[in-house]
Amino acid sequence: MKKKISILGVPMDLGQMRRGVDMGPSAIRYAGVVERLESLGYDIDDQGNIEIDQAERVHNPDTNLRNLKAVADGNERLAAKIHDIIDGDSFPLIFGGDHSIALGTLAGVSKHYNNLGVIWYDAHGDLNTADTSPSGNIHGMPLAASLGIGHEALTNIGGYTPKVKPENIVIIGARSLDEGERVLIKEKGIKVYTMHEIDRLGMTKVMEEAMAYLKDRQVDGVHLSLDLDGLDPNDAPGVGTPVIGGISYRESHLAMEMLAEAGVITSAEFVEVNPILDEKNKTASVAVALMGSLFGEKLL
Ligand code: B3U
Ligand code: MN
Ligand code: MN
Repeated sequence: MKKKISILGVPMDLGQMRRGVDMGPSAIRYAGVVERLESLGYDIDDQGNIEIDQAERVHNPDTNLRNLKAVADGNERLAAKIHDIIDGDSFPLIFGGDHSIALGTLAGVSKHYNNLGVIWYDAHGDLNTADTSPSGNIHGMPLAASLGIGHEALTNIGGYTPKVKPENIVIIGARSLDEGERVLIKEKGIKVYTMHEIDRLGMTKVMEEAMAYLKDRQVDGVHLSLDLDGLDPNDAPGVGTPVIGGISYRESHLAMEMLAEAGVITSAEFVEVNPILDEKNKTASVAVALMGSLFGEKLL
């Protein structure tokens, strides 16, 4: 991995309906991320937060996508910032904000690779479109949009589409999928490790398989998009849509350590930390601990 890490906060809460996730970047910084990564020998360039518009007061009657323009505009700005980070030979580390920010992260990152792989660590598939979404919340759609499926304002962030091929995606931790998402997963042959596979195989095997799968796809970079709701709500309570029966803190640590050992991750985002719903900043602290492992922290 590169020795320089550039941090960008994205105070976005318009991709869903529970306020407070816009404070995720502050909570993660408060939990000591800069010091933690510096202690591992990295040069940390914290670029602060990008600007996100206010919620749209007048709902656009042409679409059921909530806050479409503000979400799309914020993601365009995010994508542009990421270009500068990668051009500067630094590792982009992005803090959400809700998961709609993956639209901008992937738009920025994918341009720099010929065959990007994505690990989507999440309780959800985030594979909805305006037609299949039960909620109209854009944070349930970024993976579909990055495949080029959905509203043009979302699929075309950064001025191109698609960002990622279906066969280059591995979803880990899924336990809440909508009907349209199931159809898409089958139709596109997306690799998914649900909680069933994690229970059955164990996290070690899941990560070994996931990394071998991406290697077979001959990816030239791997983006980690880690939604804190992929973890069990006992370990990560500060998220907007908790789903019981999730990945434990320990399993998640192991997963991050295995990614660090393999040295495969080339960009990462940690999303959906909502300090208003949290217990004494526990979820942000968990996020920071996982980042420590992802960047090579070891006990001995
Ligand atoms: N699949 C549901 C719920 C959801 C998606 N992502 C989160 N929740 N965090 C939806 O609204 O699309
Ligand atoms: Mn998500
Ligand atoms: Mn989720």
